[in-house]
Amino acid sequence: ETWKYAFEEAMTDVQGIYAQKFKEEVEANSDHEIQLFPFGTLGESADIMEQAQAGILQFVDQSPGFTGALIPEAQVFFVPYLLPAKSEDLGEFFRNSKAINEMFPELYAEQGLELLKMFPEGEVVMNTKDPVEKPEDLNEVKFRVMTNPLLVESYKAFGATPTPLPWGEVYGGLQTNIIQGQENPLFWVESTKMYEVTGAITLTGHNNFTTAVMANKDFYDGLSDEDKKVVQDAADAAFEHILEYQKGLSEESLAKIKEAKPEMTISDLTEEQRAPFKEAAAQVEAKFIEMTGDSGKKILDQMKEDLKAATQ
Ligand code: 6CS
Repeated sequence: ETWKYAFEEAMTDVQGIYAQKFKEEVEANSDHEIQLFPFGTLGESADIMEQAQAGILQFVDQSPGFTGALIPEAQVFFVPYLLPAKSEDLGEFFRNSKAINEMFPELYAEQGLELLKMFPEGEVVMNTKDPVEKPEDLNEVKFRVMTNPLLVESYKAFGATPTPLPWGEVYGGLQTNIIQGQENPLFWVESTKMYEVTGAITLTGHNNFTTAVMANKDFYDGLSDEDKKVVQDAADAAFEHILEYQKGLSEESLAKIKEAKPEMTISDLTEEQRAPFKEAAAQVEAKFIEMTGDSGKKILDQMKEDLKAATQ
């Protein structure tokens, strides 16, 4: 049988490397084949999610940044400064978190999705036309965010005018000055050539990009126990592979950006400069609870407990 797997990035980006490892493992351990569909082949993130829910696709990688309308609790990944900055801690957290591995799968299941894995893709940076060192620098900035209500709240709290857009409109939006900023990990700023249409990169340390891989639930439930194990093992192997792959990736990507565009302003904010952005986090967290109620609060509390355990 051939299974279809779509994701939001190119084959050589983080989601693509994960997908290729997953495919390799499934094909090595079963008679099934996996056909991969990178960004641009089946539409935007919202389109591939619809196709996965409809069972046209068996697997999909959709980041919580686009899942907020479907699963409001998935917006927890946009509470600023919640996730740890150190990659070892992040790995530990995603590997062992009860919120990630037990609570989120139940919420995805309600939407007809079997959550297989969540994993980090790298520290998110602000990538703007003009340098940003303080919230006031964002005052006149229409800042593109993924289509996620809590991310809108974050950038309001940071002082910008948030503009939710699907990925396909970002390069053109920057080029034509409809937007003046966006946020993403450095590998993505480099691979999608965002540096061509922006002038500054700011390291604020406010987040790490999280993504999620899932299967259509009816499809998954219909698999034999043996095939389910093949899928789970492949997801686990790809997880370890992608953490390894990301070691040094941000630094390499930044070096490539500097080489391609030496005049790019790179600001790694000091603790003092980060303080006003950190202060904004409390109001975003309060918004998250307001939007998601008891269910969101339970997830957030569990995540905080899991984070404590992972960073000890
Ligand atoms: O910002 C976005 O929309 C995109 N960012 C990444 C790192 N992956 C896919 C997503 O569409």
